[in-house]
Amino acid sequence: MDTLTRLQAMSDRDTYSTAEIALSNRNKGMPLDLLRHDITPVGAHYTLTHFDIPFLDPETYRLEIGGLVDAPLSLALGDIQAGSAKTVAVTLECAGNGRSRLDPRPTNMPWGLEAIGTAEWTGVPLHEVMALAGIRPQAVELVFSAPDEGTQKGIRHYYQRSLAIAECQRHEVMLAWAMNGRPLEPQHGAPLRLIVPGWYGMASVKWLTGIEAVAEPFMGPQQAGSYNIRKSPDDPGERITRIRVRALMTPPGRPDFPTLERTADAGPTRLFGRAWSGEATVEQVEVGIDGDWHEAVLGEQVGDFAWRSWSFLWQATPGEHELSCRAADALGRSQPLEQDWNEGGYCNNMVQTIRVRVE
Ligand SMILES: Nc1nc2c(c(=O)[nH]1)N[C@H]1C(S)=C(S)[C@@H](COP(=O)(O)O)O[C@H]1N2
Ligand SMILES: [Mo]
Repeated sequence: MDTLTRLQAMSDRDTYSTAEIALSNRNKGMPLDLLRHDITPVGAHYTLTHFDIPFLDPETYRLEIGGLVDAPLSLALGDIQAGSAKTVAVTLECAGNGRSRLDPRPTNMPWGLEAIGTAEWTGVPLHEVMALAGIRPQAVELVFSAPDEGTQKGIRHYYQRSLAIAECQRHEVMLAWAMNGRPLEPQHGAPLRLIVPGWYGMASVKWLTGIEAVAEPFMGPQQAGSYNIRKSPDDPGERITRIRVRALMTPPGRPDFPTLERTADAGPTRLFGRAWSGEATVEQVEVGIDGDWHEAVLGEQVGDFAWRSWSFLWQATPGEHELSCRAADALGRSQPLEQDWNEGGYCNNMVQTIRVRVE
C-alpha cells in the first residue's frame, strides 16, 4: 500500500467531522518536536479559544474590579504595569489534552497530545492588585470575566471563571501582559490575562476585563456546566483543577509525510521528552520499550510550575517497536496505561505510545 492509501485507510477507521477539523484548525497544538525547547516559541504554544478572539485596544483598555470590595477600581494597563512585575516560567496544558485518544471520542476539540506549552509570563501578583481594592470578608470567590461571547450547550454567555479567595491569594497567581518578553499576542489574551500556575488552562482567563468579588460560588456555564469529570451524562461530576502528572516524548527518528509514521536507524538513540505535574514535583520518568520499563534521567525543572526534561539512551534494534513514557510525582501519582474515560474527555493522562520501525 502506498502512503496515501494508508492515510485513507486510517481515516476510514477513525472518521472526523468537518466541524471537528474546523475546530482543530482554530485551536492548534505545539508540535512535539518542540519539546526540545525549555521555553516554547510564542507562535508554537498551543491555543484554545472557545469563541471569537476579541479586539481590545491597549490604549483604552480598562480592568474593572468590583463586587464585595472596599474600593471598586478601574485600572488602565499602565496602572497594573506600575506594580512589582515578575517573570515566571509556567507550563500550561488544556484539560482536553489527549481527548482524541479516548474511545469513544467525546465530541469537542479533538486534541492529540499537543495542547501544551511553557512560556515566561510577565505580570504582577493578583493578590497585590486585589489588596488595593480590599476584598471584603463576606467574599468567597473572585469571578474573572472576558468579553468573548458565544453559546455552548444552548446557553449564551461571556467566558467567565471563578477561583476561591484562598487560591487567589497564592503569590504565583498573576495578571500577565507579556509572554516570552513580548506583549501578549491577541490569541493569547492581549492586553492582559490571568495565569493560574498548576491549574489546567481553563482557569487562566484571557482578555481579562473584569474581576468581581462574590458572596456565593459562581455557577456560570464555563464553571459549573463544563470542566467537570463526569462518568455519565447525569453525574454531577468533580471540578477540574490541577494538572495531572504527565510525560511526553519527542517522536524519535524521521516521519513519513503525510502519514507521520516513524522510522529510525538501528543503534544507540537518545530519547528525549518533558514531564510535569500541577500538583507536585515530578520525581521519576520511566520509558517503556515494547512493554519493559526503564528509568530515565531527569533534567532541572524550568520553573516551580514548569516542566522538566528527561532522556534515555535506547539501543534501537531492527524491527517494529512501541515506545512509551510515564511520570510519577512527589505525591506518588502516576499515569494510567489504560484510558480512564469521562464524558468531556478531560484530564486524560493515559501514557503516550509511539510506534517506530527501526531499520
Ligand atoms: N477569555 C477566555 N479565556 C480563556 C479561554 C477562552 O476561550 N476565553 N480558553 C481557556 C482554555 S480552555 C485554555 S486551555 C487556555 C488556553 O490559553 P492559550 O490559548 O493562551 O494557550 O485559555 C483559557 N482562557
Ligand atoms: Mo482548555
